[in-house]
Amino acid sequence: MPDDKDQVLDAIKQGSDFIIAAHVQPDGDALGAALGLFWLLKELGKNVAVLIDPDQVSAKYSFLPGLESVAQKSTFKADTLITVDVAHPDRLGDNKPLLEAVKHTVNIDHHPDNPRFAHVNWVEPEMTSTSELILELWKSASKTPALDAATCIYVGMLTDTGNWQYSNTTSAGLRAAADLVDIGVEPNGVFSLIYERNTTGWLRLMGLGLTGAVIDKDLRFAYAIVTRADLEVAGAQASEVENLVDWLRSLADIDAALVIKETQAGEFKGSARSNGSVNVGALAHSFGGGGHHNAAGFTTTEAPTLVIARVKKWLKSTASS
Ligand SMILES: [Mn+2]
Repeated sequence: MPDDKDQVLDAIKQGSDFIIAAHVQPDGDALGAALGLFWLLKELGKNVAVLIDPDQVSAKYSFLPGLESVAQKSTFKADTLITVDVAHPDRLGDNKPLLEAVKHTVNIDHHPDNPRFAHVNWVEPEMTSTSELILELWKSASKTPALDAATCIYVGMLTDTGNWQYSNTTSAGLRAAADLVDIGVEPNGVFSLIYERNTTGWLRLMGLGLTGAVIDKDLRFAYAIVTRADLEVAGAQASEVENLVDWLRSLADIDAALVIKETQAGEFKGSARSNGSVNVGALAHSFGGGGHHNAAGFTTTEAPTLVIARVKKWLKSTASS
C-alpha cells in the first residue's frame, strides 16, 4: 500500500491539466497551500488554474506571489482536481460540483475530521498547516521552491500557527520554516505585511468587540457578537473580525472563547478558540462546522443569542462529564 503522499505524487505525475481549489473565505493557509502547489505544478510543467474568489481574499494577503492568477470561476477543462485545506466538501462552496465533474480528485489537508472525500486523500492532522504538506510535496518531487512559492508556504504555516503561538507549532514545522528562511523568506518582513497593516476600521471594530465582550467566569467562557451594524459603525470589513477571538482567548480565567459575526443578513459565522482543556473542534462539529481541538469554526442561521445558549449548555455538559 503506497503512502498517501506517494499517491498524490502519482496523481500529479499522471495528470496534465489541474484545478486547485481551496475553501470559501480562504485564510492564509488555504491561500499559501493553493499557491505553493500552483508554483510546484508550474515547475513540473503542468497546466493549472487556481479557483479562489479574489473578492474573498483579505487585503493583507495581496502580496502573495501568484495571487494575480486566481479566479472565482474557470472554463478550464481539468483532468485532476486538488483541494487544499478543505476540511469538508461543503467548504468548497460553489466549486463542490467539481468533485463529481473532474475525473481524478485529490484531497490534501490537515484537519483531523476530514472525511477523506476524494479519490486520493492525504490528511495529516499533526502538521502545522496544509502549506507544510505542500512543502513536503516539493521535497518528495525533488524540487526546491523558489522565493515566490516559499513565501506562500511560509505564510500558510505562520498564519495557521497564529504566528507560531498555537499548540500545532511543532519542531518539524519550525525546521520546515527554517528551510524557507534559508531560501530567502524574511520572517520580519512577512510578519509586518500580515500583522502590521491594520486599518483604522479594524482598530475601532476591536474596540467595539472588546467593549461588548461577555465574560462568563463560572463557565470560564468569553464571547462577543459582531453584527453588520457594528462593521458599519467601525468602518471595517467582515474579514477584519478575524483576531478578536484571540484577544478573548488571552484572558487568564478563560478556557474557551467564541466570536460570532454576522456575515450577511441572518447568516452568522462562529470562530471558537480553546486554551486546551475544551475541544472546540467538537463544539463546532455540533453546529455542523469543523476544525481542530484549539481552533474551529461553523456557520449558522441560528440567532446569536440561541447559539450562545447552546454553547453554554454544551460547555456545562462537557465540564460535568
Ligand atoms: Mn489550515
